[in-house]
Amino acid sequence: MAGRHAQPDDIRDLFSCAMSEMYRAEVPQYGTLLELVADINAQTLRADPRLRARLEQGGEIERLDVERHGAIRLGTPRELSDIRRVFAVMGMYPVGYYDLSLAGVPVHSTAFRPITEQALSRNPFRVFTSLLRLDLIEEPALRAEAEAILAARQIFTPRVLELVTFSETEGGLTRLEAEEFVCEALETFRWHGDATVDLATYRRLHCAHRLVADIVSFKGPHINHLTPRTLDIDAVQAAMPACGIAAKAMIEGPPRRNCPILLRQTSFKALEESIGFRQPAGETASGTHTARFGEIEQRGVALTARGRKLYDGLLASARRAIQPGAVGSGSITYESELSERFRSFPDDWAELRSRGLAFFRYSTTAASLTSRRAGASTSIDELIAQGFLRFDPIVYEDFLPVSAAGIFQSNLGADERKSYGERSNRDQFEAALGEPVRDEFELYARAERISLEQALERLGCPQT
Ligand code: OOG
Ligand code: NI
Repeated sequence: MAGRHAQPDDIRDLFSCAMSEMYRAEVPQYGTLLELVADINAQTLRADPRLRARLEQGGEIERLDVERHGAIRLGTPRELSDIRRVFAVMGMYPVGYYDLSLAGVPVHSTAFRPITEQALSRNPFRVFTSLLRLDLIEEPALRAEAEAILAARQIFTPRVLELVTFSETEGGLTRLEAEEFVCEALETFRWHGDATVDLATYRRLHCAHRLVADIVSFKGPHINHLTPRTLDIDAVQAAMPACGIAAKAMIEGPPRRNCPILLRQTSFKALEESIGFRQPAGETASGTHTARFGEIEQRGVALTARGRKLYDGLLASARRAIQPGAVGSGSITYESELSERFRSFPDDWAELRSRGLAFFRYSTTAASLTSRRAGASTSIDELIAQGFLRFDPIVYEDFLPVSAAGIFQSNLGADERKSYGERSNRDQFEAALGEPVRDEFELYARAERISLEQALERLGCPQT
């Protein structure tokens, strides 16, 4: 009974607000960052009426202030399949497969996010979710030890799992249950200042990889960052030092452009946390751990497979020419190299569309209501030229593996670069997840196709 149930979109909205509140209380710098981003977004919109109009057209103004993503790292296949069920209650589904092992990070990942246009415009909250690859821990004894520690923990409250099962069998939760669900789900993402291991074990795990220690030593997969969306990442980056925030030197992703594509991101180290380690004799030893950080992102248009191929090629060529250091060594030359290489990537909406490089949302114009309609045989290009049809960029809702690797690495400190070679294992990931991940390109293509069909229908010239 749909009427009795809370909408998954509303539950996600409640959850993302609760998560933001919790993180703001735990990491004060996150609050500072939110204020800075809100200020710069407001300034940017005031200074650029065309940008404002474009965002209004796409329904993006309303979602801008609530828009953010988070990230967690899980330890076992069971945790991954359970988190999938938890996110499904909130209308969030796994999209895309990211193999980070190629970049020396022993995890593979997906992004849980809403997938329909309507759900995305309500609240696009996403969680980049990684699963530890124990098979990449070389030493068998340590691998077995990590596995045993992980097998003994339960990252969910019994009640949240009960509510998930209830939602699955009843087809939803009532408003009251939804509120309880949000409180219970939040517990999984909370920070724990006490490790579940002793200091010596922590150090051994840390030696294998810092990320292994971060995943294995704690009671749960603490949310490690929450990222607001800015409309001008260069401006926020420049303003950060004055707010006491030291950003990483280099912005990940494409260079600055007139027509933003995909995703640009930058992060900063937030906290060195003090941790209590449970020692074998029962006493507590204190130490530290760096896990949580801050990040901002600027989102641009989603690229088609052809556009993405061009992007990947140009990025790879720039990185071959100049290796950007994880802590920013050589970043200025890298940035100019990148801009130079991307000159061959069209920077004009019409050209991006006509060359099939990006996805657009079509709609009818005001003129189409008053003027004589075009005939049924009129092509889309003609309808655009005649001013009946308009097209606006569809925003990229996903992540970028090379950028994600850069974000991981900048927060691991130093230029920690291990290489695990080409040992991608998507099948293993999907088996753990319990279902295949969705294809991001299909989702964008579908959104574009639906918008076009609706617009043509309105113009009275449906095409086959
Ligand atoms: C996730 C890093 C990746 C992004 O925005 O690409 C990421 C992590 O450190 O767990 O958040
Ligand atoms: Ni992130």
